[in-house]
Amino acid sequence: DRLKQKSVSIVQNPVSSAAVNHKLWPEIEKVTMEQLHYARLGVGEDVGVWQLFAEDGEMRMYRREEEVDGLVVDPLKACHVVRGVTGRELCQIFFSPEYRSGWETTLEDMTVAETISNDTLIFMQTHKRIWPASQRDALFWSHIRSVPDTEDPDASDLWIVCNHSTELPQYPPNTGKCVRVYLTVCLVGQTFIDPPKDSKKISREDISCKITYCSVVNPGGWAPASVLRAVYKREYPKFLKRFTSYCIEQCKDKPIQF
Ligand code: 16C
Repeated sequence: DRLKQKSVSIVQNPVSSAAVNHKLWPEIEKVTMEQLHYARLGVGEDVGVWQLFAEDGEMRMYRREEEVDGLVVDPLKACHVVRGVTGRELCQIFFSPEYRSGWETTLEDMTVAETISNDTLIFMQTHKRIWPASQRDALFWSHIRSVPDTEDPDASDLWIVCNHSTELPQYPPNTGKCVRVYLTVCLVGQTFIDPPKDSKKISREDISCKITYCSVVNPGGWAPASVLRAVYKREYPKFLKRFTSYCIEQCKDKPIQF
């Protein structure tokens, strides 16, 4: 009986990623779980004080003014509710390279630098230049997974994508025209179904997804604080609105993926 129980618990908590043998795996596991925890803290429970800077319908965006070595690194936290899509669908679109140019408005170029596994990729991106600063690029691993909702075990699984800067000898920083930025970003989606799962067939009208997006970007080199904060204030709401409407559009005629 004890053996049986043990095997059940293994089945329920599989370390299913094929990335587990990669040298980055301990970091990917640690940062992803930390980001999930951080995203799930309400803006009231979190350390430090969050300042609301943008609001639109159910979207709320908060920031904290922070500087490291004279560079603006303001952490951002945003919450939103998106109707007609699941957390899995939102996270899959945020993660997958084939959709990126459809929603990422600051992008100039994107390459998959390394495929670690089907749920873990390394991206090399160059972003649009903001005058008068130098152009920026970013090299980061990106990992997608589902996790049981420990706060509500009856609810459907949470989905998370975590992006975090990394290094690769093939892509050294600050060698060409770009300055490398350093980022830690996560998107968490929690699906709600109404009416309860066991009744008639669930349609897109019955589902909504609560999302949390957290981001910290270190600009990596000089950029005027006033310009940076102005870009921030304009670009983050633009991104979240564009990304969520893009997801609704992509999913509307497809079967629901829970
Ligand atoms: O999370 C987002 N996107 C993911 C997939 O691309 C991924 C990438 C994050 C990139 C982080 C920003 C890189 C520098 C951007 C340069 C700004 C270009 C603005 C162009 C305006 C014409 O996680 C969504 C990311 C949404 C980004 C909003 C803008 C953030 C500005 C942060 C300032 C960075 C320093 C720039 C110094 C000049």
